[in-house]
Amino acid sequence: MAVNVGLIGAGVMGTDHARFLTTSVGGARVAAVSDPDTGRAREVADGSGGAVIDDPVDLIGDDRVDAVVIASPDPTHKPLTLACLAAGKPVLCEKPLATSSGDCLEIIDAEASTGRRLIQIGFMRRFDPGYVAMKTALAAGDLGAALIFHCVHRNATAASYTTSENLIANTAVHEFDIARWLLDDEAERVTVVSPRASSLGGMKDPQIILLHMTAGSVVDAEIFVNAQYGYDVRAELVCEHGTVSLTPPNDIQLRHAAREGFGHPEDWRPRFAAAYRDELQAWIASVKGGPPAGASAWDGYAATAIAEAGLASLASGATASVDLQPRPALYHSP
Ligand code: ISE
Repeated sequence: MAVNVGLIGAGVMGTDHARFLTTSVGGARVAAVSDPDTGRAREVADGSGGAVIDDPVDLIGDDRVDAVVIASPDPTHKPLTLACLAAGKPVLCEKPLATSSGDCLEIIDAEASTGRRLIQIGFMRRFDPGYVAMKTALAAGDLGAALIFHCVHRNATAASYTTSENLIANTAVHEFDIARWLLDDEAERVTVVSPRASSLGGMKDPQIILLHMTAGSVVDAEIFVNAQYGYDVRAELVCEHGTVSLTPPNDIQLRHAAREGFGHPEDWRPRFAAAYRDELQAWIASVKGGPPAGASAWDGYAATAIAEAGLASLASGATASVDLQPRPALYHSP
């Protein structure tokens, strides 16, 4: 039996998730779509034969919906996730889980009181073949201890909603999650360094974010949301006996007009297409009774707590500490 997915948000990410669920994820169908723009909800729903339900809370409670994908704006994530928990329905919520660590903790309490993991967060990089191979290389042990994790995250142009602050809370949050996951460690301190700002975009861009991890490694992340030339995500992990890096994830290298090179996509969707597909497939498997997959609500909380410390550092110019609450038993296993 296919899982009937209710999709909230028919924007860039919602449309992409619907496409994967309809074309390349097995065992699922988009049964209903909700978006304040009814026209675009209808367009996405028509692609899969689903219904349009105007109110997202009605969609969550609807009997035709078994599980929910939340791809609406960040401030809606908390109330909609709580509504999914109240209805006892599994939910894949796009990052961030909520806009403050206090709100994340409220969600964690609500999930813990159901006694089961119903929430997966859309930190899709955990499913990217490159990052998975990096983690496998580190776990093999030959590289020794991780010392430095260099990250670069560049967008061609910033989304209209991007500010100096949500460059940390919405964009760098991917680096926060992937660093915790790769290093199997937590961040204890965050320092944001703002170089001279690009004249494009009117915000503090780029930023360099340093995370001091509890086991002693340091993560440096360059976040540049108006890099102009394309979407580019890089990473190199420096260890005691060698390094492991992502290689450019392109199929071809072109030589033309006295130049040689490879292209960059305009945004993250082509770069992380395999990751988005595999993330959804793993979620559907967990909805069908398999073990929880991907990032948990706890991971969502930890990433938002790092972002909050980053915002404090951005405002003060000083290093800020990350004070995580004790991890509830529900989140002790992966
Ligand atoms: C967007 O929301 C994403 O999740 C992308 O992966 C990221 O590169 C972009 O900066 C965010 O705005």
